[in-house]
Formats: sequence, C-alpha cells, structure tokens
Amino acid sequence: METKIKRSVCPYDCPDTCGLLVTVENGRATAVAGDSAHPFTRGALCPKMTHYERTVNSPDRLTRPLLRTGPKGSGEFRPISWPEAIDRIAGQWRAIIAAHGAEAILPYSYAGTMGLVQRNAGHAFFHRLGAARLERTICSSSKDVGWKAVMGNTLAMHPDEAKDSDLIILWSLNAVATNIHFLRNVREAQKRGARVWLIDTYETPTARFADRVFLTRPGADAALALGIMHVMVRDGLVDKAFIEKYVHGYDEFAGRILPSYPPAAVSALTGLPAEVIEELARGYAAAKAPLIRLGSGLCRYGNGSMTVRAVACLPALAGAWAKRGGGLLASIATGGAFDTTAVTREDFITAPTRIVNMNKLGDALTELAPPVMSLYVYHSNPAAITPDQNKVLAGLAREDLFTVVHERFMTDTARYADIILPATTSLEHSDIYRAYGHYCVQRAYPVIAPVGEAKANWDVFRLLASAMGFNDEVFARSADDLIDELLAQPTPWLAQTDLAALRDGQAVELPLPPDAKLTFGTASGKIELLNPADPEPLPRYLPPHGDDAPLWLMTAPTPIMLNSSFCERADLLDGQSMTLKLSPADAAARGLSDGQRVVAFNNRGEVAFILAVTPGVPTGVAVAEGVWWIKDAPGDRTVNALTSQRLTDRAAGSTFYDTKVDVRAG
Ligand SMILES: Nc1nc2c(c(=O)[nH]1)N[C@H]1C(S)=C(S)[C@@H](COP(=O)(O)OP(=O)(O)OC[C@H]3O[C@@H](n4cnc5c(=O)[nH]c(N)nc54)[C@H](O)[C@@H]3O)O[C@H]1N2
Ligand SMILES: Nc1nc2c(c(=O)[nH]1)N[C@H]1C(S)=C(S)[C@@H](COP(=O)(O)OP(=O)(O)OC[C@H]3O[C@@H](n4cnc5c(=O)[nH]c(N)nc54)[C@H](O)[C@@H]3O)O[C@H]1N2
Ligand code: SF4
Ligand SMILES: [Mo]
Repeated sequence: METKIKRSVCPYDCPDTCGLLVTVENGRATAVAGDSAHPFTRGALCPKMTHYERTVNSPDRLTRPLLRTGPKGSGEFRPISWPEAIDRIAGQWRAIIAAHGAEAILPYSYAGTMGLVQRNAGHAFFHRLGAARLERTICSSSKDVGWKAVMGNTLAMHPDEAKDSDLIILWSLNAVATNIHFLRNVREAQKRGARVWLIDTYETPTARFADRVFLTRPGADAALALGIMHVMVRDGLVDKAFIEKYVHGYDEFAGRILPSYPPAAVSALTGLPAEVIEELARGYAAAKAPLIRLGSGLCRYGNGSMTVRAVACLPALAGAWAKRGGGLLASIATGGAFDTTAVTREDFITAPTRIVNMNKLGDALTELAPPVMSLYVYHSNPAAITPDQNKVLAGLAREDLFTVVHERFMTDTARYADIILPATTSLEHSDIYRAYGHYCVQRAYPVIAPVGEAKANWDVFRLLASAMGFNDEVFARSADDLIDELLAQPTPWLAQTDLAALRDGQAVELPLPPDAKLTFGTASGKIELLNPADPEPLPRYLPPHGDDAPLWLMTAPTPIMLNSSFCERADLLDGQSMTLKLSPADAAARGLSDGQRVVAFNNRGEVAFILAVTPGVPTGVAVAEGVWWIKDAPGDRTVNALTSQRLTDRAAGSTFYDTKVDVRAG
C-alpha cells in the first residue's frame, strides 16, 4: 500500500482558507488534517473539514452526466455520456441563440469553490458566447462599498494584530461559526488581559467568549455607532491629535452627530438603554488599542452600506489606527496580487449584454422580458441560497427553461436540471487561492484523480467552447497553464513573494508595507468622515426595509454548514433538525412550546421549523441557523422562502436579514 501526505487548501467561502494535509492511500483520500506550516491557520481545522474525505468519497457524489427523465424537480434522471451531454447542451444553445439571441442564456455561479481559476471558469466562455451577465452581489458588496466610502482603498490591517489589542469588539460576527482562527487570536489577547465585546442581535455561540454581550435591534447598528460617536464628541473623548493629522471633515461630521444622535434617540432605535450607549462610548474611548472585527450580517439590510460606513468611522475618532492592535478589520482584499483578467477575459465582451442581479433570480426567471431561456448553474445552489425561494423554484420549474447544473451532489437546484454534469471536489483539480481573512495565498495541485467521471469547472468550459466552435487560444490551456500565467504577472505584490514556495504548494504570506495602517487610500489621503465625492457626503442612520410582520428573522450561519454546502454530510447534521429559535415571551404569546412543529410566514412564503424556545433570543427576534436542503427540512421549503429580493442602499447587495415574519403552530 502506498501512503502519501499531500498539501491542499480549503476551497470553501470562509475567511480562513486553511492549509490542508491530505493523506492519500492507493490514490484515495483517506484523511484530512490542518497544515501546521500555514502562517495563519497553523494546523487547526473547523469540524466541517476535519473529515473532508467523507465529502470527497461520499456515496452520494454525482459521478456521471445525467439527463432528466421525469418532471422538473422530481429528481428522475438517467446517465448519459459526456460527449452526449456536451452535444445536447451545445445543440440547445444554438437553437436558443437562433430564436432568442445569446442573452437568453444566463450563467449562475457564486462561491462553491473560491479558487481563482475554477471560481471564475465560466467568464471567458460566457463573454465569448454573448450571454447575459450575472451581477454577483449576494454576499457583502454593500459592506465593501460602505468601508470604501470612509477608507477608500486602504489596505486591511493584519489579523494577527488582534493579539495586541486591549478591547476587541466582535461586531456582527459569529466567529465560532465563521472565523475560528481569528477567534484564536482573540483568545490570545484575552490571556493578555484584553476585554471582548460582542454586538449582535441574539446570543450566538460566540457569546460565551465575550465579556459583554450587547444585543441591538436588527438593522440599527448605524444608529448605535453614531450614538457612541455622539458621546465621544460631546464629552471630548476623541483623539484630537490623530484627527488633526489623519481625518478629513471632522467638524462637519461632529456638526451632524451632535444634534441628531443623542443617547435617548439612539436608544429608541437600537433598544439599548441610553446608559449602555454612554458606557460603550466611554469604554471604547478609554481603550488603548480598540479593535473592531466587523462581520457581514449587518450589511445584509436595506441600509447595509450606510451602516458599515457609520461603524467604519469609529476608529478614526479613537485614533485607533495609530496603535498596534487597534483599528477595524472588515475584509482583506488581496485582489491586486493577481491580474485575473487572464481568466475572466472581459475583452471577449464585444457588445455589453444585459445584466441580471443574482439576488433577483426569482424575478429574472419568472418575469424578465425577453425571457431567460437557459440557465447554467455551477458551484452554486440557487434553489437553496437565493432569496425568495418560491419565485426561484417557480422559475426553475418552467418547462421551457433549459437548465444545466454542474454539481458534486444532488442539491435542490440539481433536482430541477435538464442536464446534470458531475463536478470534481477541490482535491481533484488545480487552483490558486487568496483569502479574505488573512494575507496568505496558496496554490493547490490535484491530490487524487477525479472521482467517477467528474470534471473541473474549467475543463467543462473548455469542452463547451470546443462544441460551440470557439477556437480562442485561452480554451486550449489547462488550469495549471492559467495559474502559471497568473504567477508570471509582475504585480507589485508578487514581486515581493517567494514564487518558488508558492509553485511548490506552500502557503505564502503577501507582505504588508510597514506603514500600511496609516496610508489611507482615499482622494484626500485622510480618513473621510466627510466624503465630498459621495452623493451623501456624511453618514447617517437609514431605516432598514422591514416587512409588515412582528418578528425579525435572523438567517444566521451554523458551524455545521457553509451556506448550503456540507448538507450532504449526515455525520455533521447528526440528527439535528431545522429549528427556529424564539424567546420564551414570543413563544408564550403564540401558545407555542419547545420542540413542536411551527410555521414561520410572511407575504413571500411559509416555512416549517421545529421550535426551540431560548432566553438567548430577545423578544421580537426569530433565529433560523443554516441554509438547509429541502429533503432535510420539516416541510417543503427552507429559510429563503421568507427572505426577499430587495437590494441594499448601495452596491445592489442581498438583504437576507432584512426580513420579518410571524410564527404559528404548524
Ligand atoms: N460555518 C459557517 N461558516 C461560514 C458560513 C456559513 O454559512 N457557515 N458562511 C460563509 C460566508 S459566505 C460568509 S459571507 C461569512 C459570513 O460570516 P459573518 O461575517 O460572521 O456574517 P454573518 O454570518 O452573515 O452574520 C454574522 C452575525 O451577524 C448577526 N447580525 C444579523 N443582523 C445584525 C444586525 O443588524 N446587527 C448586528 N450587530 N448583528 C447582526 C447575525 O446574528 C450573525 O451572528 O461566513 C462564511 N463562513
Ligand atoms: N438565508 C440565507 N441565505 C444565504 C446566506 C445566509 O446567511 N442566509 N448567505 C449568503 C451568502 S453570504 C452567500 S456567499 C451565498 C453562497 O451561496 P453559494 O455560493 O451557492 O454556496 P453553497 O450553498 O455553498 O453552494 C455551493 C455549491 O457548489 C458546489 N461545488 C463545490 N465545489 C464545486 C466545484 O468545484 N464545481 C462545481 N461545479 N460545483 C462545486 C457545492 O456542492 C454546493 O452545492 O449564500 C447566501 N445565502
Ligand atoms: S471552512 Fe473555514 S475554518 Fe473550516 S477548514 Fe475551511 S477555511 Fe478552515
Ligand atoms: Mo458570503
């Protein structure tokens, strides 16, 4: 028997992008461990990935192309060969293009895999085809824009600085589920005496690591941040020397928040007592190096971008950026390291084609004119993860919609396909990964052969390109050729990186300039509390969308899933059911008791859950963790039947948390 340990990278949409060591025995992946040589993740993995081999070797893997034989959604298929599958797709597309034009074809992809080549594998092909373009803003586009309104292109601070902070605020971040390696830094800071605050809408599992937990009304964080800053300005608790040197528009900013956001007004918006807002301000201002780790939950509201913008002003008032360990960490953007246009090939767009926002897939499939006639889904599960599930499913059920799904498993989306193509897992293909929670980059080579007849995203698009008669040179290249090309680019970051180590598959950290934290990438070169180029030069509180229903619904992550990925793993679900958490008061008011079947509803849909009554959820809030597959749900819908297609104030982002429901026995 031959046993080897091979390096790889966790491909999932998680800020940590862990280094992996895979045990391969006779060509089969038999165990997965963390790579202790990884500079940031240092050998630890989350519970989902400690048995990644169970996903890779799952008996439920799709291993052959499939052709639908039953009604849409029935899950009835028969195997066909790859050449037949590709021929059928190309044939259907030629007919659709002849009758409706190529813009009737819509690609749908997001972040099943985060590697730069496989994630973006369809762009060159669909641009060449002249297909409609997907606006990929389901995650946190509004957060990026909110941060940029204040900080421009300033580089994110290094996550290891957290160890030197004396006050860490986990703001809208359930780190136990979504950022465990940052939590390790938090624990180290705690050992050195740091205090930890959590600002969320309910007591998440992360609450047990916090010294103080502040529960705010959903969608009200801008008011909270402005209220804290009101107290700091009012009481002279700001760092005047820092503001003088590094901040633009302090006087105008102070002129707005002094009259508008006194603690009493902020208390009415957030539900936090005025004394608590005063206490937060004093504690924050008194800290030597306060650090805000800003999660993404709060950006998924109609006011999300403005909310992030308001929070991003806080460290400027405290002068936190000048202190080691102080500042604000939102997301780490290392896009500048690689010029991905070699993969995405925007130059293939000869005439701009129509753009469809991915959050509005439901409307796009049911209402758009001229209609979408074909949908090609890869590394995404829109039937589960996209808002307004009833509309999405109605669209997917259209008999005249030709749907192709490239997948690893029979997901809720795959069930609606006309043709399913089997996809490789990350252990079976090549890629190169950046991270959004640290500065490492890492290349991964295949560590095992594809399972069954599975193919990687890039390889499928090469086949489709050939079938459509595209003989552009890029389609002749392999994924490894493209990665080599990305690494050969003379970007300033790569010029300072150990390319040999990167080519060897080691995790390599992109260097941050020593003065990065005080080098502000804005037009004024300062932190812009006042941003004269923005249509709204000053931040303010905007109300969220809300709905005509009494309970805010938190569609939060669970440690055992990653969006809808890992639902294939019964060992992780471990018999758990899809629950809805409610406060004792809200349950009693509706005559509901723990463990019973309930239905959450609003004007978009109805979803059955098992009720969990807990004092960790405040009144007025309901919590549904995880994006489940319908087959594991108590009813025939999952959480996104309740969420809406409405977009954020800026950047056309998703508004998953901006959802209200009522609950009844069911
Ligand atoms: N285990 C696991 N890990 C994941 C994911 C997963 O599904 N499961 N998803 C991955 C992806 S794609 C992403 S984008 C990241 C997201 O990870 P995070 O940045 O942690 O963002 P969210 O999980 O959306 O929300 C974080 C918290 O925001 C809270 N929240 C909601 N509304 C508000 C509000 O108005 N104010 C405040 N203060 N808090 C609020 C929620 O209750 C939740 O606890 O995680 C990634 N990692
Ligand atoms: N209610 C609610 N909905 C949410 C969220 C939420 O917090 N609450 N979070 C939202 C966020 S932040 C995000 S980013 C989106 C994420 O939405 P998606 O990016 O769609 O994420 P997943 O649900 O993980 O689905 C990814 C699919 O890709 C498949 N896959 C994995 N690797 C490959 C591959 O190499 N090739 C192919 N072809 N397939 C592959 C997996 O099997 C999986 O089914 O969901 C959003 N939806
Ligand atoms: S999901 Fe996140 S924490 Fe878990 S192994 Fe992957 S990168 Fe690491
Ligand atoms: Mo996301």
